[in-house]
Amino acid sequence: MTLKVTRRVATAALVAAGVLAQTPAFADAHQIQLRMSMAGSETDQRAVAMAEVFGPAVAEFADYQPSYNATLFAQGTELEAISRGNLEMSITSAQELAQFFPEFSIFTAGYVHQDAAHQVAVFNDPLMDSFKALAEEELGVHLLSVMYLGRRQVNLRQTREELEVMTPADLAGVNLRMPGTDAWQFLGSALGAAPTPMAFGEVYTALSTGAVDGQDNPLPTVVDARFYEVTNQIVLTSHLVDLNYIAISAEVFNSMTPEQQATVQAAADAAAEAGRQAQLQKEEELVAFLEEQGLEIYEPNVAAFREAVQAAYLGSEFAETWPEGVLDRINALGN
Ligand code: KDO
Repeated sequence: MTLKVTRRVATAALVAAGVLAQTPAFADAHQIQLRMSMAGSETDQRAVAMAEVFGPAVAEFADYQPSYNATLFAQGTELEAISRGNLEMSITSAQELAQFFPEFSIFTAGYVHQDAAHQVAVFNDPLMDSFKALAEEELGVHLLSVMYLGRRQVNLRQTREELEVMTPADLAGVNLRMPGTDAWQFLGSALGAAPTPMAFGEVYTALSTGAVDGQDNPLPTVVDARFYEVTNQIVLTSHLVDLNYIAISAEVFNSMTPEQQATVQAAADAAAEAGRQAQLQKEEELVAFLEEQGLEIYEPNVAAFREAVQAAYLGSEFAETWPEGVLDRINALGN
């Protein structure tokens, strides 16, 4: 106690004398705190890119503090936490934004985004301006950049011998875990399955006990979360080229100097690009790894899935919320 008081008094005296002002320890206290909460693990490629590229790039003025596995905030509660000023950053999804703004569901629809490059083109196109403005003005969330999660595939406990999935009809009655928002549940039903909402952190146990028949995620996530240990097949439906947004509190971002804002923007873009390349490479490589683990990996009738999923969305209440002409503009940005 005595030591602490003595130190504090000494520090105050040095600061008053202008001696400590230039030291890193003193500068730290004035850093902008950027707590980031995500449901993924620290070995997830988006997390790695943020830690290795984003954090160091902003370190001069901001302290990037990531937390993983939904330990700081439960999956799906991060946007509200940012909005209330309890969190500065998150790697969020269009599905989570659609909870607040239904029009974001256009980015959650199956077979709309074609690949990673298409996601970037869409995010940077003026068609995104009204969506970004909504998040900023109504929720206090500034969307910095788009991250690539990968092509979501259907991953089941059953062996291919027990259940071969070629068309949506083959998924009838299959209890498929989907993340817990309406947009995700709708995608599960559009695929022909019986969707069950569940947080990401509970999926491994649910698969191992048989509480669910399967889950959907890109191959890098299947490996990162070790779902391959408790499943037997992967059906390459590629039903959603999935994305995330690097989100930051608008209040915090707007309080930065223009130079700091430019650095944060460039850091987010660089991290998104690094994560994208790493994730794309993993998607390529991991088929062999998963087959070595004994999983059967095969292509179903993708045209049948695409047709069923697109028809389900176009006839849905979600499509009624999509701003006029935006789907055509998204399609025009693809191949
Ligand atoms: C998931 O819960 O299946 C999901 O893939 C949804 C994504 O939007 C993303 O949040 C992701 O989980 C987590 O980051 C864990 O990888």
